[in-house]
Amino acid sequence: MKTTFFTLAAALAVREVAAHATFQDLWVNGVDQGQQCVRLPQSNSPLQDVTSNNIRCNANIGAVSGRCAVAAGDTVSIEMHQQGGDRGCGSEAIGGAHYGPVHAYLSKVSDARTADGSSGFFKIFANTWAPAKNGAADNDYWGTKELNNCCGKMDVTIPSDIPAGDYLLRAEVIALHVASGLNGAQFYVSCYQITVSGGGSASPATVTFPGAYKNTDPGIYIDIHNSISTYIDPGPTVYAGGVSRAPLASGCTGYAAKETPTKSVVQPTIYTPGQDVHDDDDREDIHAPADNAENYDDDVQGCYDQRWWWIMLRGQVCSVWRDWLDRLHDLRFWIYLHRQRVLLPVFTFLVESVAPLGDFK
Ligand SMILES: [Cu+2]
Repeated sequence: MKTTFFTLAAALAVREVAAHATFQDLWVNGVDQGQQCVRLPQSNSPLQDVTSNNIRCNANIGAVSGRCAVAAGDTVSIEMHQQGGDRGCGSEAIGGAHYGPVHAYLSKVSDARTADGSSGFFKIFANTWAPAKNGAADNDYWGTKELNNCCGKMDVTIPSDIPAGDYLLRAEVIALHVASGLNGAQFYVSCYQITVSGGGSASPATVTFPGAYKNTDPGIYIDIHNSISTYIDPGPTVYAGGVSRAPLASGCTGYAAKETPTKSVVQPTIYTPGQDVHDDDDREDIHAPADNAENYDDDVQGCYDQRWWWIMLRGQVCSVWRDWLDRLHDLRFWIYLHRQRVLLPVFTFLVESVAPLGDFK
């Protein structure tokens, strides 16, 4: 029983522990553009509905007046981090075993500052999957693992033959850690506003968002906790002038390997609800006798930000007993448990369950 529980809890912890993230900076040929041309989402939470217009450029995006100047044929680097305003390399760009492909799309628009994303997109970049031949696909190579190896940065080539003018550059990660459930795949999307100079007269075939993806696409509705023999990248094939490649087994390449930020961030924090999520001890919530709904939301989110040992415990709470959070917030619940003499045995049980997780160090 204990083994079953442990296995379940560990599996859930590993699978559900989320560390949401946001594409939030851009580089052009290794020159830092910071956040001046990104439509920054106000939350690092994922999209999960491929039929919503939000799949274009994310939900609750902040308007930005900047357009980054790019020449056709240039290399831009998209940059992702878990926390808004963070450009550090100390934590993974997208943690919590959020494995999946990294994509970039372009859409030709008349004015990138006002375009609503309803125009056609063509895929210019895909860094998807490669087998490591080591069991579950979690152990394989994924685009997001390369992002993590490269402090959140990845080079994307702007095709040299596309017409000059404004474009939306749509950067995307599809995290597949819970994609074995329908609508479980998590889409992390930001649109950058760019103005392309030079170029040619190519007119790549386009798709629209929503429409490009179905929730049943084999690359979206997929169990990566089992081994896979192939990965079928969702959406259109990459335009001939773009780049489709497998993730590196280790390290980084191109500009992404050497870029050091020179620009500070525009926004220190893009979380919306609550404050306490950012302190490392989230426990003030549990001890606070009068907690509120905002902190509840925050704690659900907080499940996604903590250190691994806390994540393990918290991940169980998030995944298995999510609605119990209300009770955990109520001091009377803890007093009740204490009076029933179950607190100590439960604590002992949890410690014993977590002890074998020494592997995770
Ligand atoms: Cu997440």
